[in-house]
Amino acid sequence: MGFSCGIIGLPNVGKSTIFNALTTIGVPAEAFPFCTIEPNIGKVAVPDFRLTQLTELLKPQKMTPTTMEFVDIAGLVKGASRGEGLGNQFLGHIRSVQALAHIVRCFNDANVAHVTPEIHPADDIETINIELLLADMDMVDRRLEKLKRMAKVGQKDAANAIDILTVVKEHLDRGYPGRKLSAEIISSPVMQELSLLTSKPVLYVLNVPEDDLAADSQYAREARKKAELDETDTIVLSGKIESEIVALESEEQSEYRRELGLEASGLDRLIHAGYKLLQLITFYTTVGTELRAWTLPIGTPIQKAAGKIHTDMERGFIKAEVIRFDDFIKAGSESKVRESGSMRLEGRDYIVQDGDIIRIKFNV
Ligand SMILES: Nc1nc2c(ncn2[C@@H]2O[C@H](COP(=O)(O)OP(=O)(O)OP(=O)(O)O)[C@@H](O)[C@H]2O)c(=O)[nH]1
Ligand SMILES: [Mg+2]
Repeated sequence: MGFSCGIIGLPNVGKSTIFNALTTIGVPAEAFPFCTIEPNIGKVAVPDFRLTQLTELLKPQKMTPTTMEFVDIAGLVKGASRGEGLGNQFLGHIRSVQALAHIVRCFNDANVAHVTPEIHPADDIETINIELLLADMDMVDRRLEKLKRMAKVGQKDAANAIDILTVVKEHLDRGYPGRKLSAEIISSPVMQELSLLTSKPVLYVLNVPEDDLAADSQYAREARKKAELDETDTIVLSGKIESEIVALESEEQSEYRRELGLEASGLDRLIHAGYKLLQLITFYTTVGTELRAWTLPIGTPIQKAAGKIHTDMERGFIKAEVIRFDDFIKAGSESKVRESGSMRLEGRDYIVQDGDIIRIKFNV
């Protein structure tokens, strides 16, 4: 399974601008709606302070960060679920990602048309949310019909799926997103297979102008209020500034940020938020001269994690030596960790924790 975060929102809100700043790929981001048609996919290195610290300590010849994917998707408009704008196939692109960064336009610019005469972030957010909801309702209806046909010809396992989807249908009909359903329903096979758009974890990204980085404008306040109502996390950044910053040399980048009073890169915050939405953690390996970071879904047992490094390691797994990141930094070297007794031996069922430094022992 890939770990990808889709960038969604109305047309002309800055999706491709933010995608370009994140990935430095350079896709068209112009002031006309529906500039993006085919989804753009970009891999992004996950900024990682632990990897930086480990690199300083270990001085490896090679250091490999972990990555995640961002997908820049075409703008959605009211009626998309019925085929308006670029319509249904774009909802399909959203279906294939695991989490959503919903870009909300909080800037005014007469040269960049908005889909409605005025910008109303709360309504704009709702327009997208309703389209996603309508698409899900349609999908659940169609699946229910199919299941009912199957039940009629005696397929017994259809009954359970019908019960689950009936609950889901009522929930969506009341206007609630799939992500608010119980964990039990969300993890049921029929729901996993459907992969509802409103079940995906989401984050609102407020794209603010350069003179409102504190997100204090009426637009930004309205968007934040809506986020509170929706119980959705937000991130504030300026797509325009971020794209200007990435075009600079790295020393100039931090200087410019300081001038603007920006502590951390908006892009780094977005990547971390995406990583968190996807419920991922990072573990590390030091093999030979390479220090490497790996991505793992929360709750993965170590034998399975070993399979990410090499299938032989999963198959022939014997045990693993595990060091906590803090213990490693405190001790200052692997040999000192060993001396201090804070290196642990773990069996196949150990659940890997964020920041673990791991060495797998295995039979070939
Ligand atoms: N003033 C201002 N303009 C911006 C900002 N972000 C993006 N734009 C401009 O808005 C226009 C549209 O930006 P895009 O990034 O192409 O928007 P999009 O959401 O990808 O649009 P579609 O692909 O058409 O859905 C471009 O002219 C950008 O330069 C911003 O923060 N401030
Ligand atoms: Mg675009």
